[in-house]
Amino acid sequence: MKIQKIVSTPISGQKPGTSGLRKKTRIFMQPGYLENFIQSVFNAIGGAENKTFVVGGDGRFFNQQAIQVILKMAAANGAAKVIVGQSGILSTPAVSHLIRLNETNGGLILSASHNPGGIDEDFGVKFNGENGGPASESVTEEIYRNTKNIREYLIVEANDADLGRLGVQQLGEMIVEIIDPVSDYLQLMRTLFDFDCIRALFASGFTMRFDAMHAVTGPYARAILEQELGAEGGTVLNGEPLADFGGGHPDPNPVWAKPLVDLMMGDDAPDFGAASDGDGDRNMIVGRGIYVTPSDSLAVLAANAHLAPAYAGGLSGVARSMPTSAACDRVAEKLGFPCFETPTGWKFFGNLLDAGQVTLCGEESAGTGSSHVREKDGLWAVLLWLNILARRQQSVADIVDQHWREFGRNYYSRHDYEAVPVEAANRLMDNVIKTLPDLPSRISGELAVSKADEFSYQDPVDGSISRHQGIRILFEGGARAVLRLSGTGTEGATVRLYMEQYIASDEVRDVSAAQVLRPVRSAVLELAEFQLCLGRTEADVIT
Ligand code: G16
Repeated sequence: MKIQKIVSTPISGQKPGTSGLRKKTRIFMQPGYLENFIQSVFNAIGGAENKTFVVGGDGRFFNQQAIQVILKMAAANGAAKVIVGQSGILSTPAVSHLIRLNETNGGLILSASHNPGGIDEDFGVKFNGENGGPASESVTEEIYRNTKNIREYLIVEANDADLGRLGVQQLGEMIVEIIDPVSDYLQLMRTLFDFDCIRALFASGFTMRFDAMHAVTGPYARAILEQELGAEGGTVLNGEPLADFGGGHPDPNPVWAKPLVDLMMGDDAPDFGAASDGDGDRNMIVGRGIYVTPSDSLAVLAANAHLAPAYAGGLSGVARSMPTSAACDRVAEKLGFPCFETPTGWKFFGNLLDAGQVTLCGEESAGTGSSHVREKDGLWAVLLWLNILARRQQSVADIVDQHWREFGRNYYSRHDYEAVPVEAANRLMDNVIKTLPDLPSRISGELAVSKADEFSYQDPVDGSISRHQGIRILFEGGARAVLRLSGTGTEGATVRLYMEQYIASDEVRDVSAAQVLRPVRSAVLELAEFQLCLGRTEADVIT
């Protein structure tokens, strides 16, 4: 088999963000673009020689073509074996599990997560390391450096692998093993949860709708919920992975999964609703008449995880990203385990999980997970909720309500300002950073600032420091606002404004988060001069 050494021109801007390299699909389709990045990944990890990798994606447009390129490059770089999901399908948590199960040297996931798919939409590549988690900052920095200096990439001249045929194939010296995307993942879930108890719940007439959003979780959800656990046929909605996700935005939140939320708020609502995103790592939880914010979901799971067999011995600790509400901190305090606050990005949980310091992690951006893999895991979160519902025999609304009455409530909302010119977004952030020392004396509307800083994190395990991880403004009376720029967008910049207000358990009222957070919003819009910097105060997406 002929190995071609192709002279490569460095392609600027291949800087992995919060979650790998994410760009418009047409950018990835430019000659040499994907190849440049993949070679830079191999070079960053000391080459691919004799190594084994897992490769799969969420089924979006360009998924299979990209996999063929990666296979030919892995073969040319001397890899021993690549494990690939049938038809190129693997969810992000399934890849994480397969890396760990097969003790491979890492894996490549082709996905732009919750961003839309199609030739005019988004594509992405993530590299996960040997622990199954997203590459550490030092690895992504090395990949970025390589993309700027790369001189050549290696690829074999060969026929495409048959991604549809299960079993082993040969690509030159390299083995390509095509596996069923679901079975190992299903096996792992069987070891974590009380499937008999969940089966009995469904058998008793409990109803559920799971919106797979035409993304990767369709086959997983059908196999697990309908076939294994006995949920009625039709429980899984939009279960066929499509290259353009049916024209939708596979982001499980009340804006993009509105049909499911509407169903859950209506008279014919089933008992439980859930959704997952493009690559299956995010989740949304909805009960009859109640949407559960990701921050509240993390807190409820932390308080009840012991009801599932895998967590029956209790949690060693929990971790949440900084912008996530402090609801889980209150659970940790009461139940007596540590709670860590990390920067945004699942990679920051990796060391804590590896060191056994935390069992559960979560983020406001709809990610929840545990030490079973090193990624957030959409279906896992849904199964843990089901296990808790089956054991407690209460509705989602009752469980959440009881939770607030026990721990108090952190009213929470995120406002996204999308496709903002990059200079305007930077101006807004820079201006606030400059005024940070003066903010604590400022009063805006009804609220007085008590503390303001830029979040820096020192990893408790390896001591590494990550600076500039978002602006925190604390107000007297238990409110907090956070400002940060998204690391996952593909167009301009996205400014995220996260707000929360803690209300103690005996004062929890039945009012909307928007109402409770109105003073916080006015204060932060004024302090950060949104109108002046962005020319607007209204957000594009509010969740
Ligand atoms: C990615 C990371 C998450 C992180 C999110 C933040 O999510 O995996 O850990 O919370 O980005 O996004 P942003 O920087 O836009 O706020 P995903 O699901 O896109 O991989």
